[in-house]
Amino acid sequence: MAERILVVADIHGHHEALVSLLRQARYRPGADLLVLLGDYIDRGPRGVEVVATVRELVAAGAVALKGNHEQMLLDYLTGELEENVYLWNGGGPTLAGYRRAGREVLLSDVSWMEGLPLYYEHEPYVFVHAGLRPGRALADQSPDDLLWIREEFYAFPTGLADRTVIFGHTPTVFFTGSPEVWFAGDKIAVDTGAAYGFFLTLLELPGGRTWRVPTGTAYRV
Ligand SMILES: [Mn+2]
Repeated sequence: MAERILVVADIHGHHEALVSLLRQARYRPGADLLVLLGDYIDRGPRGVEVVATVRELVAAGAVALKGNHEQMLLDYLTGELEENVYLWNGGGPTLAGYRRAGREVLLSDVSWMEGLPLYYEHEPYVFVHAGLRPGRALADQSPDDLLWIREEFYAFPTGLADRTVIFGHTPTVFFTGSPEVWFAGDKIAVDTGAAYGFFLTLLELPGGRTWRVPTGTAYRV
């Protein structure tokens, strides 16, 4: 039986939507490969619960990448990122969630986030939060590009032969006008704007089937 790969990007605190999608797609740990592309926290309401669920999923075999929002929380806690910048980027609900959950949960989650990989290879796919700098080998990519790059990646050919790059970070509605998964030959964009009141989407590979849950307008930037 062909292996199914299931991908979810940019959950941003939408815990119920994540749980619903895994149920709808009948995710089977051990049989299916689940890859989560980062940005579990911030903007949306229940990031701490999303992290708890993602940690359980990883313990059962899923792959979870680091997103720029996990990096921002880490940088905020070490003082490298100013509080107002983190709050401007949607950190408020996450900090409130960790105040409720307590310091022990925060320290445990932060230590887990520090160890998250920035990309994951599973031929013919490369999974990454934001994208890659075109024309540069995977091993030579900078952490900042893997976590933050936007147009310089998605508007150009990747230069990686025989690979399809699966990425999140930039909601497709912002560059295609439509909150759908964007299939573009050498790359597939999976962030369908859950953080902006559009949808959280689960993508199945290699077939390209999708399931989605609307996230409403509860928290807009
Ligand atoms: Mn991001």
